[in-house]
Amino acid sequence: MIRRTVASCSKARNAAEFYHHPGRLNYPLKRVGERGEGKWQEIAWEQALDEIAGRLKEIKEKYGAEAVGTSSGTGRTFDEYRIRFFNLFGSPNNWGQGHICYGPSNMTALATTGYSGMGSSPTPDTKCCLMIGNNPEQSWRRTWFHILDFKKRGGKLVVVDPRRTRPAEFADIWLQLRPGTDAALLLGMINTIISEGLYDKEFVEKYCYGFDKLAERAREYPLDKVAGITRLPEEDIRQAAIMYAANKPAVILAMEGLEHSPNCIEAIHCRYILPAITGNFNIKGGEKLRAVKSKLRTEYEISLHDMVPSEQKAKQIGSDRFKLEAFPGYDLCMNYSKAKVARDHVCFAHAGMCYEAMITGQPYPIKAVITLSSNPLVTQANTKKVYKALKNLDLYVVMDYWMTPCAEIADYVLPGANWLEREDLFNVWDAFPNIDVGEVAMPPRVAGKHDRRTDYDLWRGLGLRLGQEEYWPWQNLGEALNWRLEPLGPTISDIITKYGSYIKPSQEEYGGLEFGTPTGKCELYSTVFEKLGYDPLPRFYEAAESPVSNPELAKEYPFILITGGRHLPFFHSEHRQVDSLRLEHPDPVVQVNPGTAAELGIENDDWIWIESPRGRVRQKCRYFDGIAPDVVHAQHGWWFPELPGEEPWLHGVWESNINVLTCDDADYCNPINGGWPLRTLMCKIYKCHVYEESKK
Ligand SMILES: Nc1nc2c(c(=O)[nH]1)N[C@H]1C(S)=C(S)[C@@H](COP(=O)(O)OP(=O)(O)OC[C@H]3O[C@@H](n4cnc5c(=O)[nH]c(N)nc54)[C@H](O)[C@@H]3O)O[C@H]1N2
Ligand SMILES: Nc1nc2c(c(=O)[nH]1)N[C@H]1C(S)=C(S)[C@@H](COP(=O)(O)OP(=O)(O)OC[C@H]3O[C@@H](n4cnc5c(=O)[nH]c(N)nc54)[C@H](O)[C@@H]3O)O[C@H]1N2
Ligand SMILES: [Mo]
Repeated sequence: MIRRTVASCSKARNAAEFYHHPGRLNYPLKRVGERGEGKWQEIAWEQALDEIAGRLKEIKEKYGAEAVGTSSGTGRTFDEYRIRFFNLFGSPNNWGQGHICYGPSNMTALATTGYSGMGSSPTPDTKCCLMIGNNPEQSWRRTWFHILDFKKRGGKLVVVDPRRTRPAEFADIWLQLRPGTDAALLLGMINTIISEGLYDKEFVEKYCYGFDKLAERAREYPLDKVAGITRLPEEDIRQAAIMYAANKPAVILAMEGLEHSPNCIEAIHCRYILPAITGNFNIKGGEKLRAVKSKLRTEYEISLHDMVPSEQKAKQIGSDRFKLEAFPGYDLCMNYSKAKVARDHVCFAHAGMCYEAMITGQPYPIKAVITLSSNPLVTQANTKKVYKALKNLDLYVVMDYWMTPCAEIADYVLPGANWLEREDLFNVWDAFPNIDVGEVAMPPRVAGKHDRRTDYDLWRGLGLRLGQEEYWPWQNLGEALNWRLEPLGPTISDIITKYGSYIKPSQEEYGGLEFGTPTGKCELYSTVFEKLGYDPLPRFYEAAESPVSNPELAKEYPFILITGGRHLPFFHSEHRQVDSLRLEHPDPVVQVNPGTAAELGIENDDWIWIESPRGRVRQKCRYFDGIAPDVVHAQHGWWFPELPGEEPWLHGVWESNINVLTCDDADYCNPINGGWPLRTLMCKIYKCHVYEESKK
């Protein structure tokens, strides 16, 4: 399976091209001209670390530790060391993508079951797989192979997606719903399962809390009403509910279609209610709750969340309004959690509100930011706001492999060592209990003449200069990872030499059904949400920006915009400078229904403008009849490394980057966790006429 994945991954095949690329950053850079002018001086790491630490100290003394923040991304670096540094420094302001990537699922699972990060690929015993808003054919190749094998065995597949993805083509039932209405759909399915007596009464009685209240809430979602909201035929919804409930064991795979919706936590709550009321938890072939983890020391132990004084925790931006994924929810859930291994990217400041604080100074100023392993000018919602915010800082530091648009407006740019150049310990087990790998260790494969360093070196280097000496006993990343491995036995080099880089988790115990929640049960009615001041039961509501909630706006912006469906070979904003990968996919592509496009005089492959109330960018129109006439799907992550870096170019960050159109203002966000909508906004589209004329 692993071999099949690697063979199909062009990024692995082209790793050398990445490594040797002339655009890679090799030495620390210090800005010498105006910010964004593109004038740099190479300096030594020691100078960079001394100067940055000195500035951070000044800012902390003047404005408080909370005036220093960090923007994080998704799962590539060793974020536990970032968090350790910030917790010891005393700032709760680490923000990033956790609010919309894994965080909502992790925290909803943690709150309602006491376990986190459940993922459930079908196994040979699985009879039904319900996929909601995910597309592993592009996003998780290994899972996709599991699904193909599952289909070959005759498994029943239900796919919920507004686009006809490859999984949808294989599905027994494809539900092409209106974007952003999953919570209504799932409540309708729950209602069907309960009212038609298809639920597992014994499991519900023994292990679930709040069934009657859930049943009452679900009754508010009869199928005729749900059909109206979702634009799905009533009978299809009913059949999907029956298929899921009647084919046990069943698993659910759900991701960004839910997490990028403003109604996300409620929809995800439903997603965990479904396996609970059908008794699909911890049965062979069903959904696994992780009961015993590997002995590896966890990210949680490294993060030192308990070192942040409570008055500093209370200052975490956005945590008084959006509590679930910030310290209030995190600390509450961890108190009850059985697993206590929640991945750390679930305790965050609110990104949109942090960028506002940089601009307005409210609720207090943020003056310095370290962007590491993230590229917020491309990946965060509302690029114009992010730009204005970052330009307003006293100190901006970026650590990356490349001169990204963010790096171009920084004061210091630090060169990162990538996976070929550093030790690695990949603990998939922590996140996905029933994926078939354990700990994978890797040595640094190459050493060059440049001075690229690991992210760990940055955090430790700053820590040593800022009074954290006793907490950084490990000289380098390798030593730090070996400390994590200690209880397991082998070191990284042992794993590589004795086990061929791969070691199965030492313990794999399943079967317990003790839920780590305040009631000790799986909470259909969430007492955690209730304690935090939110509705304890799931409900559907319209997005702040949708044709239903805002018909006036719909007159000017008649299309529903969904963004960021994954596309190979890219990973978010990465890899566009690697020629062989870029040649596979040279231009940004927006999918439009052919009927709609024809009506607007747009031909296949025309460049078109996509415009929302916040701005416009252009992408290449691709006819796609697997999308509704009023839904448009634009790719995310686009910038053009080949364009000049200095302002106003910033490598074309304003050209095709769909986050120029998106919005993370608090009133648009999910009320429980603050997740921002990336898939339910409104737009108009029209042809780029100038381009069209010059073509003639
Ligand atoms: N509109 C829209 N926006 C989206 C999405 C969407 O679907 N639609 N998806 C969202 C989601 S789910 C996510 S997770 C985010 C991702 O958001 P980000 O994580 O910000 O995404 P990347 O563009 O991959 O940025 C990572 C940067 O870090 C660098 N990098 C990679 N590895 C390392 C490392 O180990 N160390 C260091 N120092 N640098 C490294 C890369 O070169 C790159 O510049 O995007 C979100 N943004
Ligand atoms: N190649 C590649 N792989 C990646 C990444 C990458 O950038 N590139 N990013 C990684 C990351 S960080 C993440 S988070 C995962 C995401 O992984 P997935 O969630 O599997 O992938 P996406 O394609 O982002 O979203 C899945 C589907 O959601 C659908 N969708 C849009 N709106 C809605 C809606 O309202 N409801 C429903 N039900 N579906 C909707 C889209 O049409 C899309 O097909 O991928 C990971 N894998
Ligand atoms: Mo993500």
